[in-house]
Amino acid sequence: MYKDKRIAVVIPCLNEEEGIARVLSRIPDFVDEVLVVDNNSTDRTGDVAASMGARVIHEKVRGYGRAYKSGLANVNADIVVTLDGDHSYPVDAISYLLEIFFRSGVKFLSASRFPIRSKQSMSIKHRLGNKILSITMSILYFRWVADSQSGMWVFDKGCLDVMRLESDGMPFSEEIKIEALRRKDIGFKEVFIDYTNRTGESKLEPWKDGLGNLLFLFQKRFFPKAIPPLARPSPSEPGFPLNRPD
Ligand SMILES: Nc1nc2c(ncn2[C@@H]2O[C@H](COP(=O)(O)OP(=O)(O)OP(=O)(O)O)[C@@H](O)[C@H]2O)c(=O)[nH]1
Ligand SMILES: [Mg+2]
Repeated sequence: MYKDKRIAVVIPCLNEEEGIARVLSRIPDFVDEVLVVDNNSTDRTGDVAASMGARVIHEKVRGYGRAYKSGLANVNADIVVTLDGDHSYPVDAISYLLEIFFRSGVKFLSASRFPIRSKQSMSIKHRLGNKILSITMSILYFRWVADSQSGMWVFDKGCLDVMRLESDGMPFSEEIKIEALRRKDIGFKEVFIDYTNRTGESKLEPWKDGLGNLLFLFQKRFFPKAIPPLARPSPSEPGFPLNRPD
């Protein structure tokens, strides 16, 4: 518990057996539940996470957004904190982010990696791609966003009752921010954090994911799909995380 709120940490993982051990070893004591979503890893990610006390959710269908949807559907907490399983985001900053979150008055806080301090933690190509995506998102959605691709967020679980999250892939990261910043009842703020070299191999496919994320920004802006909020799935929708038997 932190300030009388139940805190959950959700971590999507695809082959992160080394990184997840480092992340889990640093989770603060006030965190009530840690959900590691094992996205059909071929290494020992799930076993490592379970042996370190995390609740492991198995999501067989690969995809960053898909993994998050499965994890978020299983959260039993007031506040959700997210990060990657590669130990690139600062686990030690969780209490700092929660403190800012509670004082900020917004229901969605995103941790921005820019201006990046440790230059080797992100290649020039990734930095450039991120800039293009963040500027495009800022223009399309009339709101300055420094790091549209950050994977570390703190948000009120109630946000999931209203957010309409379409993407099952990498665009999920920008999409959840769009859903937050467009809704006055949620509110969006960014705060700087330090980012470091990831442990293990990158799962990002820079050109495919970069282009996919760019196209998604336009598709969502001009041709949004009518889908139910994550926390209230339509019973008729097969395959939706909440409707699937375990
Ligand atoms: N790309 C990708 N990541 C997944 C998937 N499922 C789970 N993940 C996890 O989502 C997180 C983000 O993926 P990363 O490969 O770290 O992508 P990134 O942080 O944009 O890029 P890096 O700079 O390489 O860390 C990691 O913890 C992955 O293990 C998937 O299908 N695709
Ligand atoms: Mg990463």
